[in-house]
Amino acid sequence: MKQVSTVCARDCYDTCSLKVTLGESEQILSIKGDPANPITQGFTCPRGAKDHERLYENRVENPFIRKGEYFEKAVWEEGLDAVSRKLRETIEKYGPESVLHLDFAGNMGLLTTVFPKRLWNNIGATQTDWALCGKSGHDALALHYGDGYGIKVVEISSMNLIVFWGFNAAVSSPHMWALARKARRERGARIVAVDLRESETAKSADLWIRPMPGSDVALAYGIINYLIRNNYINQEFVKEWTIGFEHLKAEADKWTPGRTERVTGVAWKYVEQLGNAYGTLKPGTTMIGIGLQKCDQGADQVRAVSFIPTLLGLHRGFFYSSGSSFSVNESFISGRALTDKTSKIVNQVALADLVKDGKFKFIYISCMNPAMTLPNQHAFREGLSRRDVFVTVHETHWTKTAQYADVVLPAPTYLEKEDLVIPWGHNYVRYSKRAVRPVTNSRSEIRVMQEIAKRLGLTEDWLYEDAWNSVDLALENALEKGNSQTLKSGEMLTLKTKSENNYSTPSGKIEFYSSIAAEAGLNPMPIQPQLCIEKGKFILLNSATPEYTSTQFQEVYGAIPAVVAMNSQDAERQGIKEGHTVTIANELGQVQAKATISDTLPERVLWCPRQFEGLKENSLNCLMSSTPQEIGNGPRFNSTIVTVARERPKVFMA
Ligand SMILES: Nc1nc2c(c(=O)[nH]1)N[C@H]1C(S)=C(S)[C@@H](COP(=O)(O)OP(=O)(O)OC[C@H]3O[C@@H](n4cnc5c(=O)[nH]c(N)nc54)[C@H](O)[C@@H]3O)O[C@H]1N2
Ligand SMILES: Nc1nc2c(c(=O)[nH]1)N[C@H]1C(S)=C(S)[C@@H](COP(=O)(O)OP(=O)(O)OC[C@H]3O[C@@H](n4cnc5c(=O)[nH]c(N)nc54)[C@H](O)[C@@H]3O)O[C@H]1N2
Ligand code: SF4
Ligand SMILES: [Mo]
Repeated sequence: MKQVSTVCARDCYDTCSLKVTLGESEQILSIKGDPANPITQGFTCPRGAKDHERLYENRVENPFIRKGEYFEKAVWEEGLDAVSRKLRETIEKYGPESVLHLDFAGNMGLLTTVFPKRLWNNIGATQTDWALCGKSGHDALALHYGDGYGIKVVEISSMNLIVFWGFNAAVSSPHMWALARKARRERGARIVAVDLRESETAKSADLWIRPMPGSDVALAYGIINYLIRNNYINQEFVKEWTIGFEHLKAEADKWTPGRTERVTGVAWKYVEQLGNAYGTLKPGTTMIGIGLQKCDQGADQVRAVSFIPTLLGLHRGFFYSSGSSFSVNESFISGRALTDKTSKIVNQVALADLVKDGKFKFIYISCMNPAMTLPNQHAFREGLSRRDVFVTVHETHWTKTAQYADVVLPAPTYLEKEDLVIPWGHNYVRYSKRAVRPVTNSRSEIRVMQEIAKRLGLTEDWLYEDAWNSVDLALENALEKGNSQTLKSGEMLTLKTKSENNYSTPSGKIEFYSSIAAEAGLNPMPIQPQLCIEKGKFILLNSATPEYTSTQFQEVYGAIPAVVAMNSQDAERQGIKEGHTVTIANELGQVQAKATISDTLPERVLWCPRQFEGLKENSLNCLMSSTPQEIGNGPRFNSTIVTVARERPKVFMA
């Protein structure tokens, strides 16, 4: 038996170090978490543990070229020739801006996702701002702190209070969740969940606070009001490290117990409980979920919540994402630093209408399944289906997006290639060794990009450079010690992190009243909007589930269940019973799903797993708005207003 050490490349808080055990004929026997990584702690999630099953299911085995309604198997030369010919034609006829490179974090490896951008940067193709996930939250924190990084997640285990706010860590970050439980077990830490529904995290928390959807800014101000009135504010810290406290106090003063209760629906006694926990259980941390910022006022919610630990005298006493704390210079790897050509950047959330309107004539998709995961699916799929748009998909598996392609090219999974994954949760890095020989006729992202570059007649050396040279350059100031050679020898290294009291705001301090926001014409401080869900309408929440990473793992666990959960009172009023097929609808589309009755949700709030395909081939995301948020251009998935009604069985008249 042989063991290979690699790293899970999925878009996940935890970026696990993995130990892959191989049998006699090099087949994978098991994938286990590596105990050497203090975050991974020797275990994986239900996905990581089954990745080897996914290796053999539903794979794109060969290049395929569309012939009318069908795909025809092709050899690599044909596939690459077809793609390159069309790419060259498109650039000549419509210019490089009409070429869209559409990618995301299906695999976060530098060699898979970053180095291949060299081609697109070289030709000046349009690219996206990657705003589909957490960008609004990042930009929100940057307004007040310069960057959005917070605590190091290993520190969770030494906390006495851990507040998960809009963060279902028990599902979305099983390893941070394990650290929190360890702190509770070993030092009696209290775990609090602030969530709109009784999530898995809320179920196991010591205190669960449930604001009404859209009211987290008010809740945060209410808590701040309580902290101020009860002298929990660290005045010295506020004086030395912050500006704008008087503005914040003036706003918080307005959030009296009565007003806070009215807007949030949270009884003041719970505000007091959380306020006292914040004031007395130290050290503490506030774990801000990406889920908190996927709504109309998402960025403002993140801003307001982040103020709480700051007022207690903590430098960056929250966690949102660690990415901005590292100094990995990816622009060397992506080639951005090597070219004068500019690429047009379009908003990823608002892409559907651009594609529908034929703004792009050639779309190259990699590491993303946008025909399931982008909002406003009707428009997006209509765009992909246009006859004047040529779509190439480089994929490991047959996805919904691949079905819209003109050419599909097979890619190796992370188990079939070497790479280096930079985490965005913690700062432990490890070389990803290839665990098995490719099981399909795949070619890596780098090889494919170089073959296309060759066919286009591009001659710049940096397109064909050994990718590890660029990784070395990018890591020059990034690691606490060692380099890519040390990593390749199998050692686990740590990334340097910026100091906790480094605030790159105009004043060099924490700005409660953000001067950057004021200058940009945005609200200098977070604002609680008026809330109103019209009678007869519902708000639809959707979040991650344990078996799937976005749309991946349907090969292992079956289709993402098309289910919608609703409160028993709502169900009764609507005449809906467990298992009924219901139609969820709004002005953008409609989706059919099975109802499940659950009092984990308050009235007027529905929940479903994110990104499913409905029972009648309409994806959940056809209901989602593609209007980006004002701050950071992020999505609004959790502000989706819908109606829900039972699908009446058809009655046939004789
Ligand atoms: N309704 C709704 N929609 C959402 C969200 C939501 O909350 N609600 N959340 C949004 C968020 S946060 C995110 S991050 C996005 C995720 O959106 P996507 O990134 O589109 O999600 P995935 O389904 O993980 O798609 C990644 C694809 O990459 C492929 N892949 C994996 N490894 C490799 C590789 O090594 N090479 C290549 N070429 N391909 C590979 C996988 O097979 C998969 O098809 O979805 C967004 N969409
Ligand atoms: N198992 C699994 N893990 C994953 C992923 C996956 O697909 N599957 N995806 C990864 C990715 S790409 C991402 S972005 C992260 C997302 O991970 P999280 O940030 O945990 O996001 P969600 O899964 O959307 O869960 C958010 C929780 O917040 C609640 N919530 C939603 N809106 C609000 C609000 O306005 N206020 C409050 N207080 N609560 C709210 C929801 O009810 C839900 O329980 O997870 C990562 N981890
Ligand atoms: S998906 Fe996340 S939790 Fe699961 S193995 Fe990968 S990194 Fe670890
Ligand atoms: Mo995400």
